[in-house]
Amino acid sequence: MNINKQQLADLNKTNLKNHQTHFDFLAQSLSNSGTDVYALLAKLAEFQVAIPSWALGAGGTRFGRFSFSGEPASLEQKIEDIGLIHSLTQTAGAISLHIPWDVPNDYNAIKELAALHNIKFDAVNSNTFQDQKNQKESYKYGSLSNTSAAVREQAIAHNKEVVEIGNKLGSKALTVWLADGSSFPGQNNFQTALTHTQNSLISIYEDMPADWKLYIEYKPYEPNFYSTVIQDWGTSLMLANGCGERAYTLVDLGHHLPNTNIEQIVSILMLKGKLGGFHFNDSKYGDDDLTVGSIKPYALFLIFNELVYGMQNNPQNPELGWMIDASHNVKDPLEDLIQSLEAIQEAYAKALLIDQNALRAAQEANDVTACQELLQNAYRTDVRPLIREARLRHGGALNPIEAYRALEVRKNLINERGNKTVATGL
Ligand code: RM4
Ligand code: MN
Ligand code: MN
Repeated sequence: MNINKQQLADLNKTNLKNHQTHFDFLAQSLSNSGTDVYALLAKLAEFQVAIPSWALGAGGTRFGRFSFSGEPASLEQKIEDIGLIHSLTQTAGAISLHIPWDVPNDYNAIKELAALHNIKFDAVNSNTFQDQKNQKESYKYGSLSNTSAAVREQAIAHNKEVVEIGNKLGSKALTVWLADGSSFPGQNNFQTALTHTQNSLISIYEDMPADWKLYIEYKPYEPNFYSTVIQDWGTSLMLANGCGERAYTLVDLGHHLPNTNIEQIVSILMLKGKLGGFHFNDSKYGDDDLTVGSIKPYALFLIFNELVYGMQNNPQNPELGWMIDASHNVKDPLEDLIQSLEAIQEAYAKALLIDQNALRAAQEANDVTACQELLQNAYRTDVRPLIREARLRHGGALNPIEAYRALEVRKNLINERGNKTVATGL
């Protein structure tokens, strides 16, 4: 299924008048306080977030997985799904491939298909947290950190192959997330495990093309329950520094212990020029997979405040690789992703509204009340008319979820693909 601009223009007509009223009001009041509304709209339109190839089908937990009808059964169909989200939101202009779940058969055809939908190939992800069929060595006790040199070599070779695959598609970064760790005290020698990991990463890093970046992701626990080799940003940064200039830390919002001050982590990494990738999701307890903004939208806004500050003030930090990293257990994956994109745009727009100069002055004067007022005034602004206007100007839907339902996208996908397809992934 494809959605064309005319279909969306027709659907938008119903909401257009109302939208115009809201947008005019907001644009006027923002201009009155000195905001360049058109620069803001351009920034919102530029902001593109990658969709991971594994997130287009139903996700599951270790207790069960409830399939979603019409799931994409091939990489081609996954790209088509992202194309649908991108037509509606104009924000999902990239795909992040997980290997070996999504190895292209025909590279040129895949590249053409992606180009047709205006989709770029973002970072590629390796997978050494599962054993694959016919694999010689097992990752049961870790991969890049394994006590066995043969296992480490196999995991290194896999990462190098992922880079080769990504390189053929135009990707420029490799994301490494390791499940390595231990479930019981005494199981691992922490120092040996970290040393092996560093050496393995160096070997992967040194083999990458000169214009590639390495993103090193961290996670405090799960699937291992006692220790994880790359448990936090400090460990990730240490490993990145051990590899070299083009190795960076990747922050995944769901990979923190409760109440961690993620905005501070983001800020310090950008100061050091070492924040490379970013995975969006939300969580309440120990999960790392809920719809962005569904639980803690204010925390997301505070994180965006630091991201925006860093993007404006830290030329030493590279452009970030943005990706949604959530799993869709009960909602239609496409609707869920659309909701996440909306939440991301909203937090970004609100952060862009913060008067940075006034905030600096209030901070310098230790005017704590004013600092809070400045942040919360921005946060309390309803920026949705801005996001809608940015979408409208690029041929997207004023209300993507409404359009998705009006166009009966899921029903069409089921008609095309059937009820029983299962997407690769977790
Ligand atoms: C991990 C991590 C990785 C993601 C896998 C599927 O928890 O967040 O980024 O690719 O899950
Ligand atoms: Mn992640
Ligand atoms: Mn995760």
